Amino acid sequence: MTEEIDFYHNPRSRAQMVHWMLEEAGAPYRIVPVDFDKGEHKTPSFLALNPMGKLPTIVHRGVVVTETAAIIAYLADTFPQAGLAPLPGDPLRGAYYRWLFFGAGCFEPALLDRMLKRPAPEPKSAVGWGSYEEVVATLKKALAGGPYLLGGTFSAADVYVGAELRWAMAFGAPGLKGERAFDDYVARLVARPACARTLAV
Ligand SMILES: N[C@@H](CCC(=O)N[C@@H](CS)C(=O)NCC(=O)O)C(=O)O
Repeated sequence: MTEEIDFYHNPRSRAQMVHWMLEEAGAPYRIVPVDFDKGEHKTPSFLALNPMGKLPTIVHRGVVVTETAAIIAYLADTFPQAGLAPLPGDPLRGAYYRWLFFGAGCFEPALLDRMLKRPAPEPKSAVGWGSYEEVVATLKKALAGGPYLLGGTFSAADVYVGAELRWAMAFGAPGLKGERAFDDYVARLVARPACARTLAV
């Protein structure tokens, strides 16, 4: 069985986040381009891999993984030599899970609420992600100890949250650009050779 990962990719998608992670992990991969305009993500063969018809999707040793955060966590665990996830038993594992899941479960939907001008969840509501302002304030606090979400240790959680932040800042999401905590954090991440290589694509 081939070690090389099939990485279903389109540059105008969250696949960019996984691309950065593949480079950080030093994983062997080949890009399988998926043309949205031609509907290649809705063909029967692609839907057999990911019934959501969405990118990113990877196949590694015959195993299909979808969902950006899940792929990033899978790669961190599959390539432990890259040191991108604290090992089980390490107290930092808690913070690692916390921020990775916060990125996917709170930051992303709150950001999309704001960017798509959807109403924010009511205060004290059961909607799981809270308001955009609460999410941004929480991230700012998390980065106060910096330089990374886990303090001195760069991890796959920074890949997920950092890539979202970079995207949000590029598209003018409020409360981010001009805030030193976010400006410095994103500049630090973008300067990483693995990130720079994927942004060049
Ligand atoms: N929850 C998914 C979202 C994936 C997603 O929505 N991908 C978009 C591109 S960024 C897509 O493939 N859209 C095509 C479509 O839904 O038709 C994840 O985190 O990976």
